[in-house]
Amino acid sequence: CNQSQPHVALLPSAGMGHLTPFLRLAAMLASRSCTVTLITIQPTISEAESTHITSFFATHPLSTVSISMSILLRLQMPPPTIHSLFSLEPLVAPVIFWVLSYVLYLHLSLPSSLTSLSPPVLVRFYSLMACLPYLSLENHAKTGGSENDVEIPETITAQNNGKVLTNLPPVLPIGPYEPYELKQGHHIPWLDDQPAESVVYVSFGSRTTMSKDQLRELGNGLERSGYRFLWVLKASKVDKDDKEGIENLLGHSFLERTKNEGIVVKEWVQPEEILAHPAIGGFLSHRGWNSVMEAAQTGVPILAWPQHGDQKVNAEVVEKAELGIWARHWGWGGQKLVKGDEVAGKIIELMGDHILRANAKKVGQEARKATKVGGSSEKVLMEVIELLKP
Ligand code: BUP
Repeated sequence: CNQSQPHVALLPSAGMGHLTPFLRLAAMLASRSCTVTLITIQPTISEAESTHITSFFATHPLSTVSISMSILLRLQMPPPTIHSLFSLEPLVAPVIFWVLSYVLYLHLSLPSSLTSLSPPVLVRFYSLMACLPYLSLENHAKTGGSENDVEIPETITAQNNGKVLTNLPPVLPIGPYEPYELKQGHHIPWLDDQPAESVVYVSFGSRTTMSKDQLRELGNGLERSGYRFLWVLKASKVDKDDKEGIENLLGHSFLERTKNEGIVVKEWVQPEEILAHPAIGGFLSHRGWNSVMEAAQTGVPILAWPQHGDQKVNAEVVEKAELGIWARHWGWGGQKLVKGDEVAGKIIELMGDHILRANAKKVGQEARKATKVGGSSEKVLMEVIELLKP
């Protein structure tokens, strides 16, 4: 490796929701003259992770370190490289932290988003921590606490305007990430035959599943809405366990009735291909942060149905950015059965809202501008690379 280039080690937490942005970032850094080492934990939780890692390395010449879970921290890499990586003291704690989060995820099914939160959540938490020392106990006693209410700044810039700690590390926002070249995923020619902006894309990310009843109500809602749909169905948290067929899950008659209007797939799809397709007019989603960024980048309006973790905060960001609407009263974590007619109503609202569509397009233009040369994201990324240079 070239000694004048920064060497960046990336350690994604478990799950496609974490691997995807790390692979994108790895490709972006590698194409900007950085040496990148990707640390992966074996075995992966899902098949999707494993095929993406293999396929990524076939097209991107990065170095890799695999941490085998069977013998904790057995590393598969030439010893000098491992040594140089792990002699960097700050790396050890995150490695242990990540391995623990992986074990928790694998054995207790705790969301690994415990250790990997989306930027809106991190910025809010960071802002709160920065303000804490200035919340005086004296004030609390005088005012009964009201003067101590903290307005969490919405943006990173605003964070520097208030009374906050000055010696915190800088927050360097990069994004949306560029998609990377990967021939992985199901191609959907059906989309080419649909009219412009007529199709609702339905996907709840890589690890959100719903009860069979909820899936059927969702199907019912899509059908009643009268809009066309492309539904990426997941019936199990981990793809290796997702064995039940679409017909069993949704019923033969539903598939028969909707065969001209909709398509339901269980394969891994390429979101870039779908969201950027002119036939797509809206996105019904759980609001994982990657999905938010993909919709923002392509300017597709969102109907947010957050399910767990950081997704409510993400949904709020979507709403405030006028990129989408949020069905707030639909509950959380699948506790409430949302009926088909409610789903249909919100889809009609999403697809018929021309102001929202125009706003989403503006967000898309801004997002794409940010990643071009001279754009805000590209500038920060180059700053980060400069900072990391040895
Ligand atoms: Br399903 C599916 N193809 O078929 P999120 C998802 N994805 O590329 P999550 C595909 O996985 P966390 C498919 O486009 C997004 O980039 C999708 O990440 C992609 O949600 C990623 O949106 C999913 O952040 O992760 O999976 O719930 O809980 O970490 O947010």
